[in-house]
Amino acid sequence: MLWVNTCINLVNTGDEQNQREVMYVLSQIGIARPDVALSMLKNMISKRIDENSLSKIIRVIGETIRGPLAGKVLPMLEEIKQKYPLLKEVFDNSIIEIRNSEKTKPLSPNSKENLLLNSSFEYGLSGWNSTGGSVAYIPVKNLGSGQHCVKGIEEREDNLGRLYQDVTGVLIPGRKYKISGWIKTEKVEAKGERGGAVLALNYVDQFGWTPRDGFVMELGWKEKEKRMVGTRDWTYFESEEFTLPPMPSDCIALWFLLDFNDGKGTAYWDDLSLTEVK
Ligand SMILES: [Ca+2]
Repeated sequence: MLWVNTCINLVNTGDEQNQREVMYVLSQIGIARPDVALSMLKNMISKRIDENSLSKIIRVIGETIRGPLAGKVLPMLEEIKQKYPLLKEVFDNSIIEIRNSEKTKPLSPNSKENLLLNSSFEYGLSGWNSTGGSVAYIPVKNLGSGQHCVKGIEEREDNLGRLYQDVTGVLIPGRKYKISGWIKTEKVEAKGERGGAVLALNYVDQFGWTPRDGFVMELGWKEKEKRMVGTRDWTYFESEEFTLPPMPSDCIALWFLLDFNDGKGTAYWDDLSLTEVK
């Protein structure tokens, strides 16, 4: 079980991003095998004696462990808490956070069979990549659904600036799909009559740009009444069912992506979904 040791080492670096990644992996394992994930988690914590590190990891557990593993983790936290009276508050906060997350309703009822990983940013940016340049994407706490959403800040209209998940091979041309999600904007400016903060499923070329024939489905940039420019509160977008076309010859990948299409400013996204319509 080499990778279990790798996980333990990552947790022990004390780096919060590492700890979040490990907890994300555990939560994913916990969907199919909550008992296995729980014993791994116990294993990690039992190797820890330093109270300072323990309090850190307990806090990360409170912020990240969700899904089927959450119900199993609560009794474990209650039990370990007894051994560390000085850390009672840290344990209690995490227990409350996990309990509350189980009660939180998502903004949209679209969580089943979502083909995206970490679609609500509860595990930071795990599963997501950025094309970079003048854009920054950061997880933001206490906004959107659950505990986190993602914030994008784009300084230039002509920057590619995408946050994406590569779903090449996950989706099959000829089958029907739907995308949806929530967007909120702050002072987004777009060059033309179209453009703005969008969510999309597009084919991309080797540089991450979408050529004219690569557009599959893009939301938030053209419907006049719902175009995400200026400052707008959380707005829900849901596409029609559409059939995925084959990949054009000038493209190399299929991305689910967030973008400032021909625009700049600040925007937030949360509760995204990509589902197959059967
Ligand atoms: Ca969220």
